[in-house]
Amino acid sequence: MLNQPITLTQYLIEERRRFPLASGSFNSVVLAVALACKALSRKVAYGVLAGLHGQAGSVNVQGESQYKLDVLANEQFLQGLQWGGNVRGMLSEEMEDPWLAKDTDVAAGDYLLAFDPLDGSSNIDVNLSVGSIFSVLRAPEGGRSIRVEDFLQPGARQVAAGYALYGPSTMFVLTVGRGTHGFTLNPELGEFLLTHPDLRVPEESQEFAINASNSRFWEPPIRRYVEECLAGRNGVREKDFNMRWIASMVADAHRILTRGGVFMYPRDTKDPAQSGRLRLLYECNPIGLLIEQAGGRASSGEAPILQIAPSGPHQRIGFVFGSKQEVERIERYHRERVDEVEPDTPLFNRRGLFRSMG
Ligand code: AFP
Repeated sequence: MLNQPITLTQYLIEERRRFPLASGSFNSVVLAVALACKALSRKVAYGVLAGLHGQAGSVNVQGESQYKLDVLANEQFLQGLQWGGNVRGMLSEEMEDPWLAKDTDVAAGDYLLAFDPLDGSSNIDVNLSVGSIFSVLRAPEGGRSIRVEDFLQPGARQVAAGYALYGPSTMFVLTVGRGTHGFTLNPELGEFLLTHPDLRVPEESQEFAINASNSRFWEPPIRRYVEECLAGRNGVREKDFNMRWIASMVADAHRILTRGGVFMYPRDTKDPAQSGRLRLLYECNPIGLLIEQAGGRASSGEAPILQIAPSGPHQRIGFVFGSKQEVERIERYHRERVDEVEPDTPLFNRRGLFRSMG
């Protein structure tokens, strides 16, 4: 008997057996996403030879310059998912308005998909890890046409979430609400194989990830946390910390799922019009679900990320996730900060600009 790891398809079929009435539509969505990721993995592996390095010359809804691979990845997701007829709407970082199935579409699907087709775009041209992130939501019942508001569901309502990491090897990490599982692409078979079942984030850690070039914009709770880490064994934490920053949240999340740590892209004062950098619906919520399903914690700093009611399709928010005890400590520092501010400091008090939008 061969002792081979099971494939992603086998894993999904086994999960489906728990729901005798399931139609297979959900599995089709996940497999279509996985297929898009496999195609992207090939493109990424060819590097500059694929002619896909460099900027596309366009700007996305966030006002960010798009790379050629951002545009291609978005197309790959749209085409792959439209064909199957299992999703009724798709929201992407790269499109201002979601793609909505037409009323005339025969199979309109039971699901909505939100995705960041290529996370960490600035890494492409320097041959470092990039990824794709996705979140599966239920479409409203009754088969009616989808509106943008239908995507505005708290992360706790996600049916599934995952990412692909295009690193030295390509991995597909998935939760369908029963743990977080890692699959490695076998390039010869063209299949994702279950190599990392039931990933667990260690509760404590000595590693943190943050873009320190923003430190002058940080709010006091984050400054306090990082300063205490930097003080090492001579400070209140009484241990030395290590720091990492990959500039692709998928890659940072993968490291944390594998060996623990904490990631912070907090709300800061850099751009008072923004309440964070990362997007709630297709970056924070899916990574948040994966982390929490692996025993970690995900937060805006003040509130659990998965409980936040979204206010718009491209809403940004502060995001902190990773080892449970570290994230809880950061949340405590935020609470203590709120408790200690003077009522006449309008920017920081309970109703102020820098108080949680959650
Ligand atoms: P893109 O989604 O535009 O590629 O941005 C990636 C990202 O949102 C996230 O993955 C990184 O953690 C973060 O940006 C890196 O940002 P810095 O420019 O601050 O390093």
